Formats: sequence, structure tokens, C-alpha cells
Amino acid sequence: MSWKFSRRRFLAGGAAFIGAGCLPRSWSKTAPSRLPIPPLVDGRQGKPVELQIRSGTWSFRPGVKTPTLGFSQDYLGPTIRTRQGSELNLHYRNTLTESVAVHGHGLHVPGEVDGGPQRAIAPGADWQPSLSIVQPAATCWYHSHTHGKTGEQVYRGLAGLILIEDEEADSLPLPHQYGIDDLPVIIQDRTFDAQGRLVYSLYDAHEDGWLGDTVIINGAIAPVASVPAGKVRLRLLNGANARFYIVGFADNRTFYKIATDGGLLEAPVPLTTMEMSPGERCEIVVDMADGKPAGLQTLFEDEFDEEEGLVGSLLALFDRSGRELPPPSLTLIVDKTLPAHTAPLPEQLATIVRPQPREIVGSRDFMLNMEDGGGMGNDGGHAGTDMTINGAAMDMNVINERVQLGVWERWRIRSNQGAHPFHVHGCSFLIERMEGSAAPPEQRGWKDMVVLDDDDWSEIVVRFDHPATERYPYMYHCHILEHEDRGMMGQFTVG
Ligand SMILES: [Cu+2]
Repeated sequence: MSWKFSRRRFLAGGAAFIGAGCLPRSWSKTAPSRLPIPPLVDGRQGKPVELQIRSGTWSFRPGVKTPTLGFSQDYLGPTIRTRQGSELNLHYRNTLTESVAVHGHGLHVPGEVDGGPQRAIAPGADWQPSLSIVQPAATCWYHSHTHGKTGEQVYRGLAGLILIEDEEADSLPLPHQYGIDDLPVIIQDRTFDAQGRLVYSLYDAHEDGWLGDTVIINGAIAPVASVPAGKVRLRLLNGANARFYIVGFADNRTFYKIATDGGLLEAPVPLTTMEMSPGERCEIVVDMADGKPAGLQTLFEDEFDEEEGLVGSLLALFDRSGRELPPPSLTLIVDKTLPAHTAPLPEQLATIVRPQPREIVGSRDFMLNMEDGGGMGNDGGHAGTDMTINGAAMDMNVINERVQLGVWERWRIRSNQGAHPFHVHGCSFLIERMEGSAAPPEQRGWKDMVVLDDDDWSEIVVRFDHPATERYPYMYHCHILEHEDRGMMGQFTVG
């Protein structure tokens, strides 16, 4: 695997070297907080899941209250459990003074209930979509998709997880005790001001998008979670606005990636580090049977030196800064009283049927464009002026593509500058090539995110099995939320 991490960045240097490592010393001396586990809400029997979009205050740091947004809670939202073959009924109520659209990211549902920006919920209004869940087990999420305000609303807290289960996944010996050996891990980064308020500005973001300087996991800084002395499944979501993360363990232990965005891989893939783009989900299994604590590190891509590996990069970070080694973003500590899942990992997880070449009948190219020097400067401009796809900035009144229902297509995606995580609504796709190379084994599962850059094309094969009308089209876009809000997004129908 030849990731060219340095090329990812549009600007040299920049906000490189902050992150978990920049916490003031006094903070690392305070007792670590427990990993917050979002409450699990059971949507499997069709009972409406009430999601009140509201403001609140949340303590990211002990004793400091930060104004935030959340779904029926102060920050983030509950984890919604649903099941293949069931109806998921959601009931959103917007109690804010601004409109909010909420998208079900990774769900195979018609455009009408997909929750794109055309579905903005006005202040005081309700939205009650009913979703038929037909897809296999996967870790999906829901988050703000409000026109021009997605970045800010997600940053303040409007995101949560959706876990889809199915019979096949149930029959596999995988950890599945939510909050015990099956943990949600939402990785984000935030910048706080001296009063502890979240700092955000779409137009002050540099070209990489808005990069926070402090990593948070489920809304906590460097938390600790107690886990059984067995196999532990982490459902990782890169919920950051703009950061790519390199994820691994401080002791370099091997973990197994078992699922991509859209479901289980064919077989577990052993890894010691992996990259996660904004919007991407990875399920991994780590063995805690040795009883030793495991520190999950989330290095910023420019802190990671491929030759040094994760541990070497951490030490180099320590050398450069002369500070204490950055604490792990999340520390897993073994509690032997918890019920442990000790069965070996299955060798086969799922069957993924790739389309035959003759089945792929359509093709489309997408060129993501950033104007030179236009960047994210504080130009006082408005969204959709300097970021485009195929020469067009997002326009709610324009349908950019019309796709045929039920037909395989090859999409090629590339940029004129830097790396971008590309997301497509209403489907899962398969990656054929990433930045010109064959997709690595850990990316050869169902996906709704693909990374591309300016060097070569990324290629996916995709098929849409649900309709999207001109009134409620699907979106494709860059998942760097500041790029999306500035216009790097398009609309398409399926029919
Ligand atoms: Cu982008």
C-alpha cells in the first residue's frame, strides 16, 4: 500500500502538530473521563424513534460547559438500532431557530426519505420519514445536511449512529454486546476558545477545511473504556469535518478490520494502521485477552511517517515537541468481571458479488475543482462560488446527472488539487481503483466513501436500486464539509 500522505494536504505545515498532543499539561493530569456511550434506541419494531433537534450544553472538559447541538441529548444523538426487513420510523422535531436537514448516510432508501438539503425541516416543524431497511448489516450514521450549514451544524453536534443488523451477521461469532464488547467510537476534532466555546468559521477555514486541534471521542477528550478480556469490536466513524486520520494502537498491536462503510468484508483483514477519511466507517476487532490496556491513537495524517509506523511517528512527535507523549485518543482497559467474547474470528464473513464487466453499462466522470488561490479565504463570499464538480457549484435548482434505476455504472472521480473523500447517497458501491491503484484488501467491501486526489482517477462501480425524483434527488459530494458547503456537491435523479 503506497499512501502518499503528504500529498493529502493543500498547504505545507499549517496546523500540523497540534491534536491530542497539544493538550495543556494540567489536563493530562486530571482523571480521564469515561467513554460516553450514546444510548441505544431500538427502532426494529417500527415504533417511532423520537429525535428532537435541540441546543444544549456539554462538558467536553470536566467543569467547562460548552454550548452544543444534539438529537434528544446535549451533544450527538442516540445510536439507532434497526434491522434488515424492518421499517424504521423516525420522528424529527426541530426546536432550533434555524432550518435543519438530516441525512441517513449509507442508507439504501429512496431520495424522498434520504434527507438531503431539499428536505430542510423549518424551525418548529416535524419530519417523519418511514424507511424500509433492505440492506445488509452495516454501521451507518445520520447527520445534518443543511444547505450551506452542514459543516457548522455537524461541528456543534448534529450526528449519530445507525446500526443495521441482519440474520447473516447475527449468526457469526462476532462481539455484539453494545457498550460492552461492541463500542461506538465517533472520532472528531474540535477547537475551543478560552471560555470553552466551540470555534468555527466556514470562511476562515483554510483549503483543507475546518481542522480542530483537539481530538474527541464520542464527545470526550482522551477517554477510557472498560472492556472484557476478549475480543472487542470498535465501530469507528470518522465524524470529523475535514481531517483524515491514521488509526492504530500505541503498542502497535494487530487488529482486524471486519467491515467497511456498507457492511462486512469477505474476510477479516489484519492491520496495524489504517487511514480513515471524513465520513468513513470501519469496524475492527481487537483482542484484549492479554489483559493489557490498549491505547487507540488517531494521528493526523501529517504526523504519520509511513516508514516509522505508528509508534515511531508518536516518538518523533514527542521528540519534536519535547512534550509528554500524546495520550491515546481512547484507552481500552480490561475489566475481568465483564463477559468476554473469546471465540476465534470467523475466516469468512460475507459474500460480495462484484458485477461482471459486461454488466457495467454506463460511465461518468467527476472532476472536483478548487480554484487556485480561491481556497477557503475569508472573502466574505457565499457558498458555492469557488468549489465545483464538473465545473458546476451546487445549485438547488439544477439536476446535474440523471441515472437509470437498477443498472451498473462505472464512475471515475478525480480532483485538480489535493485529496477529497467522495460520498454518494442512496447506495453502496465497490471501489475498483483508488488514486490509480487497485483497491487494497481492507477497502474491497461495500463503500459509500472513496478517496481521490489530483494524481490519478479513483474508480467505483455503482448501482442504484431506489428512485430519486427531481423534487428529492440524491447528492454526490466531497465529505470535507467545508468543501461541500462551498459548492463541491451535485444532485442526481434515479429513475
Ligand atoms: Cu473536498
